Amino acid sequence: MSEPYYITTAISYPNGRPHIGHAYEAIAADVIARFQRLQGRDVRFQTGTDEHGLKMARKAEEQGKTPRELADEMSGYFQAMCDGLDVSYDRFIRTVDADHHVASQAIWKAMEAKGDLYLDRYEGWYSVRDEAYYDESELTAGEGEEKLSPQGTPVEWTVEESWFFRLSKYQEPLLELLKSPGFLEPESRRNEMIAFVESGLRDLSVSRTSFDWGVKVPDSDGHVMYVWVDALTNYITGLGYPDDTEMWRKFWPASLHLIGKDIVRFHTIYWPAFLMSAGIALPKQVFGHGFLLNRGQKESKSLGNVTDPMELAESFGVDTLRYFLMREVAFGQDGSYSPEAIVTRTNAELANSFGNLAQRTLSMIHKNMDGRLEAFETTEADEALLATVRSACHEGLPREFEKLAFSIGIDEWMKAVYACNQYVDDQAPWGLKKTDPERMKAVLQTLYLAIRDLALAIQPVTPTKAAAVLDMLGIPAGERLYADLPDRGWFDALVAKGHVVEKPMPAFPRLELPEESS
Ligand code: ME8
Repeated sequence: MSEPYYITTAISYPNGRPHIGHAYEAIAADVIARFQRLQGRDVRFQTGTDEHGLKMARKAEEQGKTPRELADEMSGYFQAMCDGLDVSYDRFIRTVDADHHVASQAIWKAMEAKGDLYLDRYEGWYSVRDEAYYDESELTAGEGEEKLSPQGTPVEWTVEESWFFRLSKYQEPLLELLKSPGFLEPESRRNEMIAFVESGLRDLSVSRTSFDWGVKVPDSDGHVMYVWVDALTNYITGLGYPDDTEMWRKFWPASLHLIGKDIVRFHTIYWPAFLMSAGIALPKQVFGHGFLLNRGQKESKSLGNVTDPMELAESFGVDTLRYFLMREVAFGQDGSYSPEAIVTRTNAELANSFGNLAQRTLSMIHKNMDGRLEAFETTEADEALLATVRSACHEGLPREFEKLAFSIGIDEWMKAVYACNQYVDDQAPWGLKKTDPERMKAVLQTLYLAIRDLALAIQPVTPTKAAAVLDMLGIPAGERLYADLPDRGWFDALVAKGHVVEKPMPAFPRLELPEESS
């Protein structure tokens, strides 16, 4: 039985169209999901949209729409973005889905049954942009009278009757959880959360009466749940909670909640506390990735630098964009992108190095060997190259990807690609055609073996292009798991069946900068 693996992204606010940060998170989660599938795990992957709350209600009002109309329209863009970027989710959840209301009310009732909910009056600061309550001590001064949240968003004074969750009761278990190795990664985010808990937790306001766009609080007229209560619950709705389904038993607790660094507090303090209260097991890991910046700057409407991720994918190609994002940014830290950086990085590594290696090798086999593979003897140099490639693909890259260190894992892979190109230069197969045709065949077929390993290993990052190379090589679809890497029987099988290498199509053509960005 393969080990189940459940991964989720944050669910995005569909109060506008998706931006590059949304694309970044979806792609990273997809790389992890695909990587785990290639490791032979049984993966469930959930993403979606977070559609309730004041932020959505206000945006809809501004546009003269109902919140539901706005949510329906915008959620579609998020799902289309995931589809367009080859994000292989199993469920795209919307918090307006009927089963999500059932699950949210069920967790509410479980917390209430535990005695953790009580009615009181809330008086304090609220940021609609963050959908978060803040303590006076966390605020900074903005312009004039304005006060700002730690995220730099305006806060407003709020007074209303509200249900409260006894967060303070969970101070000790939360501290223990935050200190337990591996729960919150990267480690740099841990201290801030520990300090926040140590400073003393106040009970949390968990319902609103001033608007009705949300999940209704059971048996409490006029109250809708605080949007984060229902939003976080999406992770268990998607497995069938509160029913004791097979999916629930298989995939909960989640292996990984992948989120951005700005919402770590919700995922490592509020969510575990709700789960403890409801008697539900805690997720195994929360990873707070960094922010993606446009030439070092946050994207915003006022700076006019907001990029549609689908336009980037159209200009540069889906797999190229995916590769760039996972390669360029040290996962966990903030990173920057620009069209120049995408072109420079991917031309150097994908077009000129890996793509060219595959193209040259397959062309030479097609031209000089009539595309026919045959059994061959390897030399020490050939075996040394194959060992380098094998170790990068079978050990280096998977070891780093398991730690979510994607750029380091890809670096290991890239070094093996460079080793192949060095081998081509050293062996100069083109010159061997006349002098030693047998050796030429051995060199080209050694490269054939190497390219198969390289294409197989990089599948999570560039799924379509890697599949195209594996197809050209003739690798059967059912033999592309990481566990297949050490095997070489596939080559003998291709020889036996008389596989013919066709004239190859370039997998990664060189990119040019689009006019407007050069
Ligand atoms: O926070 N770079 O939704 P959201 C990288 N609905 N990641 C970024 C980013 C950037 N520039 N900007 C945002 C919400 N993100 C809530 C989540 S989960 C139960 C509810 C990330 O649309 C952000 O950190 O504001 C979050 O993980 C995700 O995009 C959705 O952000």
